[in-house]
Amino acid sequence: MAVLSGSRRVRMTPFTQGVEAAGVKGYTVYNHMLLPTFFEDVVSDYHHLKNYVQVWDVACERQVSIKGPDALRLMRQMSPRDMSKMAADQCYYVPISDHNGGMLNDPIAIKLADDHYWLSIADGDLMQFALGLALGQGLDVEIGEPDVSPLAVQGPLADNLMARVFGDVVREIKFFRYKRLAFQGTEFVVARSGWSKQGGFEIYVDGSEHGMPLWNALFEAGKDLNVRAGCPNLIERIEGGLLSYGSDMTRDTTPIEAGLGKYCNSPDDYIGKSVIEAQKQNGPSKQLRPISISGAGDLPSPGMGWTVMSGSKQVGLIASATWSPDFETNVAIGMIDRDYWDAGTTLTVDTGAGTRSATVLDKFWI
Ligand code: THG
Repeated sequence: MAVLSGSRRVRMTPFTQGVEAAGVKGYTVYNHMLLPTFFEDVVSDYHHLKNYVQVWDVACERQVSIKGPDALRLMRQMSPRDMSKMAADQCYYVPISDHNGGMLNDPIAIKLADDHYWLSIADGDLMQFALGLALGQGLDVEIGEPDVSPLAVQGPLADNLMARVFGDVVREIKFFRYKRLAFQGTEFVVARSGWSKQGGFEIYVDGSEHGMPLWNALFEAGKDLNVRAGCPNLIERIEGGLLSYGSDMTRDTTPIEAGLGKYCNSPDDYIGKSVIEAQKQNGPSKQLRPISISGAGDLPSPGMGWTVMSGSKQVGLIASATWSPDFETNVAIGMIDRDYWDAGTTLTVDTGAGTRSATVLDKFWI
């Protein structure tokens, strides 16, 4: 592919200088910002992620800040998850839908104070939805995108590396909880979270000027841990069933269809509730499933999607698929019609490299 031209619309991040120096080989654009896609190659990056520790520039996971007396009220309107039990140091994964249940985003909500939340968003302009709701109802909230950029530290050695920079206190942070930890005279929210199943942290770097000093401190401290620059890894995230908004689910998908029903438990009258509750009761007509596809590592990527067939009938669509070196199969995430989604069902997939057999599984690989 040709080069990607930068501009104010395709934003660099506070870590881009480090990412470039580390030899990044591919980018995508996410929330109008650069997101690295691979460094060495996706397979080498994958093996390294599973054995050591990586530092990821995920600044593109932008924060929508909602602050003010009506912040919780607005959060309760947008979140299908019960916000009343959220602790002061907690993060929640919250699928956000429109009035028809169609997903607009699947951010992580971070509670900073009773009257202040961040939504750490997937690719989509969720700030405009929040702002529209606030303006339309005259809510007393400030909404904006602060200069906050997540840096993820992921992999089995993440605790060791983070302890060297932030102290042993990082080991006490529980999954989807955070602590405010000091770094060179400032303080960052440090959560145990991240878009991999290898364990690790996300540092919400508050102030771009702290980006490269933190990046450099992590690499300096992690030399003997074989720390490398990395990024969300296509293979590992499919093995782990981590969903990608815009690919695996879109505004045509409800959280129930995305398999996110366990996050839809709010007693409040949130937007999309009637559709989501009805689907929870009756079962959706289609749902995301892990799919194993036959063959070796010779398939192209699904691009706009591969159709899933039962005989001559289309019964699903696969948006994410790749060869898994560890599981020695093609791993995929597919939206499958209810009559065909039982584990063990054998289907076929029209890939760009011919028709393959596919099997619906009951759980993801990791
Ligand atoms: N971290 C931060 N912001 C983000 C992401 C992130 N914004 C964009 C995108 N990722 C949002 N989507 C997800 C999807 C899955 C998870 C987090 C964000 C995730 N899920 C866990 C799982 O499925 O195993 C568990 C969630 C839970 O049980 O609460 O981590 O990664 N800052």
